Amino acid sequence: MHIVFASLAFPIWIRLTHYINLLFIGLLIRSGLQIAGAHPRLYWNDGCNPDSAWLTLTKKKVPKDTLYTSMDDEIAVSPLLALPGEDNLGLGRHWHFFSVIFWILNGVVYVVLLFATGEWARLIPTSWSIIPQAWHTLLIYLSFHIPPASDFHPFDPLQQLAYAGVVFLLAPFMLLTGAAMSPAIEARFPWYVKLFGGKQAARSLHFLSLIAFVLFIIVHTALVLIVHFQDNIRNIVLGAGSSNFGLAAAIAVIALLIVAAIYVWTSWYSLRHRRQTQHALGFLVDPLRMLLLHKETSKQHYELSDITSYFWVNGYPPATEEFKQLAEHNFVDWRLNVCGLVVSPLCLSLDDLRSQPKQTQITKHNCIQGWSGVAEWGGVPLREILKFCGPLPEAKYLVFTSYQHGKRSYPKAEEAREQPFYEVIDMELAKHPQTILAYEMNGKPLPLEHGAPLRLRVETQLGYKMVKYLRSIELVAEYNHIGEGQGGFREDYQFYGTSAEI
Ligand SMILES: Nc1nc2c(c(=O)[nH]1)N[C@H]1C(S)=C(S)[C@@H](COP(=O)(O)O)O[C@H]1N2
Ligand SMILES: [Mo]
Repeated sequence: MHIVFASLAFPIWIRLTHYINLLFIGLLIRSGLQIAGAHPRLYWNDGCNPDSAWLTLTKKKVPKDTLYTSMDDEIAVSPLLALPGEDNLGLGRHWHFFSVIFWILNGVVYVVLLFATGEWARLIPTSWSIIPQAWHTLLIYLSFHIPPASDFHPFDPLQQLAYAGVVFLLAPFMLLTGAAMSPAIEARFPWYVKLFGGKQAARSLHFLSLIAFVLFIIVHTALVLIVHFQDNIRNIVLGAGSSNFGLAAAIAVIALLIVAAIYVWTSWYSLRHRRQTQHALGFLVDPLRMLLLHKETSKQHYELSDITSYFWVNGYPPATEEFKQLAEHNFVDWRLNVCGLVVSPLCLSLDDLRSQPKQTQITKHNCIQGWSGVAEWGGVPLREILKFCGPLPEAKYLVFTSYQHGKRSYPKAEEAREQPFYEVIDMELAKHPQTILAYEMNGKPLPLEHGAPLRLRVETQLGYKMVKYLRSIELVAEYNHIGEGQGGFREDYQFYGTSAEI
């Protein structure tokens, strides 16, 4: 059946949502490239052994004989490509999550109106005959000919199939694979990640979808410019094929210049005002993330056979004399101080911790940069420690401070060289069932590079929250007086988000 429309003109809402979509797709692609640069390797397995990558987007080689961290592996991306550009994973992510909110809202408005107005019938094929028709159209294009104007209703069959595929398959697939990379979703619904073949498969598919989107945009734009160009511009801008081409072209050029100016401005502003950008974008993203994901608890119970033989390291062991001494004596003199807003401050040795009820869990670690790894962690549930110290009612946050200093974690932050690495979590996360202080990894004492003698595990969060080389836990009512006041070392100097569910 062929539905005949009174007019082939595009209504104003289609033209507007198309324009808004263009703006946000660009922001998403640019910030996505920024994120990809943070771990420029793609895998089909969650162990992320660099030798097993199916695509490597960096010339850097991972040395086999010296310690090399995933931050050493990060590549800076030109601001011409990435948003904001250079070495700004934290801000790239803020832009990505900010933009996706508007992209989804715009998409929902578009799809609702599509069905409310009957416009869907021009986009969604209603007969299988579309496939041979589209094939026929493809052959016409491949022979460098252009189908007659009568083939367009307003789309030719190949175009209709491609558009329907992008709107109803590719775009939702982007969102589904994106969600499958969130550590909170992976922790709460491990089956969901399995649907895609694991975290790294989801990440690879997300990346391939990006490539598909970019190819679509190139071909789509090229054909709009080549095939019945004047009609297209009139249709896209003014909605009607009979209207004034000069006016339509002028509006199109101005509209595209506005988008280009926004792309330039977002990079320029973000690179110059990094703290403001972190706060302004976080203002919208943080509450949503907290609302949707913060309360989810980890339900991970991977098998021993899921443990990955490779596990990247992020952050070098502390280089201070004090720590070297502790390590040399097998940490017998090491103590964990639990202090701040507590009834009884604690000073715990490793033996004290080992005499507590032990919990082991096999979980997937997700670094913000993109790699993952599965390991078994053994240690004391944090809620046991909280029972002992007795938090005062005003205690809202826990500050985990490390023996390690900034230069060992993030050599680029000159101003943070002497700053101890620390991260803040709230009481809610502290009481999650899989939040533990781990002294074992895969059945052995925690190796030096992975945080000996004790590290935090908060299994719904990204890796940067899980402080290694623990020195103390302080319970506080507020954290804005600590460091730069953003809730952690990575938040202070790398502009990461204050909570890390995505
Ligand atoms: N003290 C300290 N803890 C730290 C870091 C660090 O640099 N210093 N890096 C964090 C980050 S970004 C990640 S992904 C994990 C990495 O843990 P791993 O080195 O055991 O793989 O540790 C986190 N804890
Ligand atoms: Mo990380």
